[in-house]
Order: sequence, then structure tokens, then C-alpha cells
Amino acid sequence: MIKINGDIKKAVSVEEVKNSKGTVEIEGTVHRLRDMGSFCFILLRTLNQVIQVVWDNEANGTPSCAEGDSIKIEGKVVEDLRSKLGFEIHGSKITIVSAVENISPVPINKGKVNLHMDNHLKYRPLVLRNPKIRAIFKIQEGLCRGFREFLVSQQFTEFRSPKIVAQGAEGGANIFKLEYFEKMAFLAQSPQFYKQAMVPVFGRVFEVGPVFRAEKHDTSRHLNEYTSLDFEMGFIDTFYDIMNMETAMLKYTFSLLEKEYKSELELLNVQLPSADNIPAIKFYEAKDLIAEKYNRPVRTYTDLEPDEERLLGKWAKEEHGTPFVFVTHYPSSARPFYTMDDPENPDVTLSFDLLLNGMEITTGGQRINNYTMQIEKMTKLGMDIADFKSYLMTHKYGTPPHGGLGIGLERLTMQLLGLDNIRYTTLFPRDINHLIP
Ligand code: AMO
Repeated sequence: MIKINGDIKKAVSVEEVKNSKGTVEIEGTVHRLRDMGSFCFILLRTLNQVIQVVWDNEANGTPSCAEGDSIKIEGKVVEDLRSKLGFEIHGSKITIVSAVENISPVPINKGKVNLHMDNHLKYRPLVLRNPKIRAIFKIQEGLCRGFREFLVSQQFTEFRSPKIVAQGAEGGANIFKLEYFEKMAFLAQSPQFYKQAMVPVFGRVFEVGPVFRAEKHDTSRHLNEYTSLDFEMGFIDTFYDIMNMETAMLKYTFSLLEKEYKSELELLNVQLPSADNIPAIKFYEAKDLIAEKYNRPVRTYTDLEPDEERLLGKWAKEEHGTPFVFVTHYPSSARPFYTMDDPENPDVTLSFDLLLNGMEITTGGQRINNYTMQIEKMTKLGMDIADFKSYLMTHKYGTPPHGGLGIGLERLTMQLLGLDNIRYTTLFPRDINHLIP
């Protein structure tokens, strides 16, 4: 008979191991075995850290485990200030829980994984076991946690929107089509319509979820599926309320990372930036400033080019000592139909992007909340109102002034950690060439 008593199997933290007196038993994967002759180092990849076990070959015989085995090891915790964790385990008994079949074809246990991108992605399930690669995703978890915890503290409600939808929310051709029984459907480009619909329901909402963009080009900053951190809030006075909320969220998140993700930040040698005193510059002023300061004539005023974003990041660092810069008042033609135009100059919008180290990580702004105004803008853009009847219910039956933003989680991770390709910041990237793993 199997007795199930409902106990949850507890995971033990490194601190608990360190502070335990006497013998401990730890579970983990053999990360590395280093035979030194009379003794052996067994590096064990545990839930949180790689823990060093010293195994006395003379007293215990050579260890029975191999690299890649899942084992339990018993031993005594001994303080050792030379070790990174301040202690090591003097092992006395090994139990193999699951033996490895084959040696990994990629170097999981090396300090750095030096693989060509194609091989890196081909062996992704293995590469992710490397502590430095894993640290990227622990930090990413911290970014999502910070976003969530901060917004909950500000009375936002978390919601989930459908990913199979009938319309594109962001315009453009970068939308995946899908056969949906007898109808045509799409993969959601963003939760835009749904987060706006939630404003009259909950007042303030957020979602952390996948979004899909059918980008055909192969760049270091675009994915076909990425995670969007979205929020939307009602009763805003201006779109600066959104920028202030994002700034406060970033500050909260960075302090959470400093506290709870210290070892990962150290492993990756990352210094988090300060989100204090972020400058804001208007779109047209930014264009002219870059042209003048960096001798780069404006080619088009339609949007910021990647090179202009990079130079603007340089300017923010040089002039304001920060890697962040808000760019506001984008041209109306560069923003989707739901964006509120500036009543003082309808050619520009009450919208912004946030750049970090010279790359856009966020888009946000105030939305049109007035029904007539929204219909007028859509008509001007040649859109068929009938297709958007459901979306327009929000406006028709009343919604307060509202706005929000979408942060690309992978872009934020990439820019914070100084990585040169967005593929390193998503577990299993989807780009034009990769669907497996
Ligand atoms: P936008 O389309 O600008 O705005 O997207 C918001 C943020 O998402 C990230 N991003 C991407 N990341 C990886 N791969 C891509 N292909 C990709 N495309 C965009 C960027 C960008 O700043 N609904 C609006 C947001 C809002 O106004 O609330 C939207 O989706 O970091």
C-alpha cells in the first residue's frame, strides 16, 4: 500500500544547508567531478547553487557517480572561507537516484558556453543547465516578480486575455494567420483591446503573457513570440502618470533583484542601473538633437531608427548619466489607431517609448476613451468600424481616461544584462529559422 500523507516535499535553501549542524543530505545533479588523487571534488548543481562536496577517495573509495547523474549525497557541512559559498560538504555516502545515459555533447559545466548560435539553440535544453545561462532566466523571473508584486501593491488586478483573436491590435503585416474551424483567426499581437476593456471592470490591470509577431526579418532584437509585460490604468490625468508608474516599478524591481538575485547578478557580473532622474525628450527634438550632436542627418521623421536609438542612449549617458531615456510625443502616423492625439498638435500623440542602453524596451501612452473621437480616427485611417464593434463597446458604454504600456521582457533582460542577441533571453526562441526545441 502506498501511504500518501499530503506532506509537501520541502526544498532546502543553501542558507539552511550552511547553518545546519551535523550531517546533511542534499539532492542534485553532478555538475563536475574533479579527481585530485587522494580526494575528489564533486560539484553538485542543486536548486539554487552549485555546492562543492569533498570526497575522500582513500576513506570512502572512488565515488560511484558520473557527471550528469542525479544523486543524493550525505555529508558534514564544514566552514571553508575559500569556497564561494563559505562552506563545503565532506561527503560520506552517495545514492544514485537516476544515472545519466550519455555525456552531454555541450559543455554544461564550463564557465562560459562558447557555441555558435545554431548549436547553442539546437542544444538549448542542455545549454540552459549551465549556471551562467540559467542565471539569465532566474533574473528574468525576478523581473516578472518585480512587475507583478509592485503592480499588485498599487491595486492592479492580474488578468489573462485570449491569444487566438479575430483582429490585429497593432496594425501592420506582422500578424500570424490561423485556421480556426471555418473562420480565419490570428495569434494576438498584444493584449491591447482586452486590457482596455478591463479598465472599466477593474480600474487597473496587468498581464504577463506571450504575444506573437510575424516578423520576417532575422535581427538580434526581434522574436516571433515574446513575453509582454502589459499594464493599463484608468483615471489618469496625463500620460506622464504611466511613465511615473513604470519608473516606480523599475525601482522596486531593481531593489528586489539586488536583494534576492544577488548571486545571479554577481555570476553575470551585472551592475543594475538606477532608475532615478530619467530624462524625457520629445520625438522631433530627439531626432534633431541626434542629427546635430552626432552629425547624422535625419533620413525620415516617420520613426526612430535603431541607430538613432543607440545615439540617443549615448546622449542620455553623456548628458544625464543614465542609460534610460523616455521619448515622448511620437508622430500620430507612427502609432496605432487607439493612441490619443495631442489636442495641442494632432500630428503627434500622447505616447512614449522608454529606451534602455539605446534600445526601445517599452511603448506606452494615453488611449482614446471617447467613442466619437475613436470612430473619427478609425474612419480617417480607412478602417472598417464594423470589424471593431466588440472593441468599441468599451468606448460606447463609457470608459475613463486611461493609458498603459507594454514592456518587452526579453528586450529588458537583454539590455539590463548587456547581451548582444535577444535569443539569449528567451528559453526556446521562436524566430524565422527556429521552431524546435
Ligand atoms: P509595441 O508593439 O511597441 O507596443 O511593443 C511593446 C514592446 O514589446 C517589445 N517588442 C518586441 N520584443 C521582441 N520581439 C519583437 N518582435 C517585439 N516587438 C515589440 C518592445 C516594445 O517596446 N500595445 C502596445 C503597448 C502599449 O501601448 O501598451 C504594443 O504592443 O520592447
